[in-house]
Amino acid sequence: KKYDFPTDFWWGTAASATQTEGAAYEGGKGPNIWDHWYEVEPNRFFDGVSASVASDFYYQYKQDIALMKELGHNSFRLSISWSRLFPTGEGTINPEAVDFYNRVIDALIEAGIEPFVNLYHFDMPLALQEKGGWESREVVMHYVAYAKTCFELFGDRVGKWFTHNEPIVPVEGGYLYDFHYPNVVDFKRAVQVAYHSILSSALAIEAYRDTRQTGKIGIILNLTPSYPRSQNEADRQAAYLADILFNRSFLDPSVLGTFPAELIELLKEQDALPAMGETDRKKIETYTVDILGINYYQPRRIKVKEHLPNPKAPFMPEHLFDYYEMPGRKMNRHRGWEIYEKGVYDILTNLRENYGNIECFISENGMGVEGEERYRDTDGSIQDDYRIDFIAEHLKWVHHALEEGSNVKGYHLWTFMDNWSWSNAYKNRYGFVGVDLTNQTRTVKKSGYWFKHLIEENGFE
Ligand code: BGP
Repeated sequence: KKYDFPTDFWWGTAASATQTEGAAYEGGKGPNIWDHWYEVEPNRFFDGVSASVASDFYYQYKQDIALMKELGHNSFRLSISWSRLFPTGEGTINPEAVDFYNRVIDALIEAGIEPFVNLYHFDMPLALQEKGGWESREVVMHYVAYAKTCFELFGDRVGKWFTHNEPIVPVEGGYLYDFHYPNVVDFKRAVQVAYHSILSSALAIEAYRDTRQTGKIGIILNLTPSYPRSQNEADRQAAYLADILFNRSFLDPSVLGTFPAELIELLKEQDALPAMGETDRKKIETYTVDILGINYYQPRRIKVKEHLPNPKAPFMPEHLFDYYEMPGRKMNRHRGWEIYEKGVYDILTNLRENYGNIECFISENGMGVEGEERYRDTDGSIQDDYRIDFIAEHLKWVHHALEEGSNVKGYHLWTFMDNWSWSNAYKNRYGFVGVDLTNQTRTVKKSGYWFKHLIEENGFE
């Protein structure tokens, strides 16, 4: 075999509560911002479809886990729905939620699939959003209490915890670029939200250490390597700033416990530096992650700003650089994302060289495709060779990084079965398993069997 992986490499998929569970108004769950946003602005959602049913995992988890087992997966990342466990985000626990997550975790373990559990995947309980969401220090403390409850309830069986998935996305979506609730566009408030997410992660890690449980805790970041258009000083400086704003802003505090000095300078210049108490700063410094999940979909192509922004316009990150399209780039046109497989190697190399070779894994990577039905063959399965190629090409670079000593421990595809997406509902399908939304039937795609074989061989040609 050409591409052999270490024994015990984690093979599996990732998913999130909102996107899979459904039962949004059942089982005692309280509303989160997605339920609320849909109620007030259904037309903001693709095809007007909400997440209320999603892929029905709440009811079909048993069969889904059995299928994961059949496909040979040894790990699966799920998220806990905060407002399912605490309907108002704080206070009284919902016993039906405890029961549900217990059943899911036990079923996974029984199937020989290690549960990786993430605490926050974009789903702020509505009652806490009304108290300011991540802008509020009080909400940070409610989050820490929620995290602590999860460790106490499930930590005897869960040994891989994650505080947040892509915490920069709620900052971008909710406070800068208007694609998540509460649709604010304000750099200073965005920075406050980012800072509180980082602080909440450190405080949750502290709470985890206090339990004396022996598992690992980390964070999942979407890293987007920033490539300058040219090696000119100006282009490189622009790419460097984009890297600081979109990657190092979360990566440095999570792994190193510090903020890049240039970031602090920039925030001061923009009068956007949040109040960082000495005690909180110390917590961030002390409680860094054991493990890093890397979500990788696309790179950032950056060039120097050609037209200076209106000096009176409120500051936005794009005042510091422009994007450009690399000629001849490979695209996933369904999602409008560039496909650049080597990016995953560049990320892993950067972690090895500059972040103490922290233990990490590819926690998301995947290919959303519209209209996959047209690839269905006569015996009923979707012939998604494009997905097989996509995974294989990325895995070749992961393998190359391993050969050079990267501490990468696994690969999770986004996602197990087709699910509801934040901005596109069911337009793009990502799963190893197709879902027929009319009757919630699952059918394994060609890639699902290909991956099964890869796991059996622990590698591929
Ligand atoms: C990541 C999220 C996932 C998932 C994925 C695919 O950013 O962590 O929740 O949705 O992207 O993106 P999309 O569904 O927007 O195509």
